[in-house]
Amino acid sequence: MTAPDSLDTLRDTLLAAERVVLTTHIRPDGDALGSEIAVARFLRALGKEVMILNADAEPRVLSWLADEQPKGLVQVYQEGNLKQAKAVAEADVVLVLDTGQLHRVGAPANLLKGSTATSMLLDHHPGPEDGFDITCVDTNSAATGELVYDLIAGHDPSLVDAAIATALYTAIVTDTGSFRYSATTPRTHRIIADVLARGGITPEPIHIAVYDGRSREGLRLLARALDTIATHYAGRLASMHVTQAMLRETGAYFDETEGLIQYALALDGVIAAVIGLETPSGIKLSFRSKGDCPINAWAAKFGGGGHTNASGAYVTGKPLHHVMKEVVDKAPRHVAVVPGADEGEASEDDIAKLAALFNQKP
Ligand SMILES: [Mn+2]
Repeated sequence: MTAPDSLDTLRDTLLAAERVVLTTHIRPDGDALGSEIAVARFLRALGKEVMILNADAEPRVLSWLADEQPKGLVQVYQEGNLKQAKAVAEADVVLVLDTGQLHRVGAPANLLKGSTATSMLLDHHPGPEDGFDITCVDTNSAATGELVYDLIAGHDPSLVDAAIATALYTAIVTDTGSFRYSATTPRTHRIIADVLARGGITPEPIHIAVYDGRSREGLRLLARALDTIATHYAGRLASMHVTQAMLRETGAYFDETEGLIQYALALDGVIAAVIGLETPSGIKLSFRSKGDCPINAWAAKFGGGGHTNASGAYVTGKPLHHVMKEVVDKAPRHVAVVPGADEGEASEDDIAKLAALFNQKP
């Protein structure tokens, strides 16, 4: 892998550009969308032409954030849309945020591949692809939003207005699990303090918008999903799942599965949790852990990856119960086996729950 470029190099290139296209990963989350919007508003304030072009629309819990933006700033890629193709063709810079893997950009990546623009990456995930002209990755940042703050504040902190502050707060609060994940640092809180002060905003409306907008269908799904929680390895690992039938029967949207895994992780004694979400084309896996319990290598066994405490993977061609059994069987040793403990210590209760889980028809 080539040496990473500095944020200064990335900023100088952005400042020299006149037309910029921003993009991020499929199914953009709060950090992805918030980071894009903050960069876009910053560049617009400097008189540049900016378009955000994403493979997918934002999840419904973030529609308020997209709706607050000037018309046309946030666009969902459409095959054959000339305006979008023109924006990419004429762009001086294409900046990818919050993912270092071009295949995770989705459909817009095809436009980018044919573009002569300088391609840049600003991200906090490990292991970016080699293909970017400028790669700025800091895995010590809890969110891409922290890097975007440095990008903007390093040029002119007075440009952090209410709109940019709202976008950055959303990016950072969502990626840190409301400032609780282990990646959260004093720097995270200093950035948030400055963002609140400069933007003249308060946290509560953002928390309400992001976390207190659940539907009855979503709560019904939560109840069903809680019932699937099983523990393994003497209660150190919790697994849960959501089937297509559960979505159908509760009427919940797929994006209402977001955050369900936290309930499995919230169980006393659990150090790692995994959720399997059945989609029409495969099984989406999310892995989470508490403290010093890396789970990204575990996710990598299933073709995924991510951070030490939060990773994901996507498995195709196998039914849900099959995938879940494999995931539990391949749990890392620090989850499956406690040093010095008897390896065969799964309780009767664990075995019964495991059996119930695996006998369930997907
Ligand atoms: Mn992120």
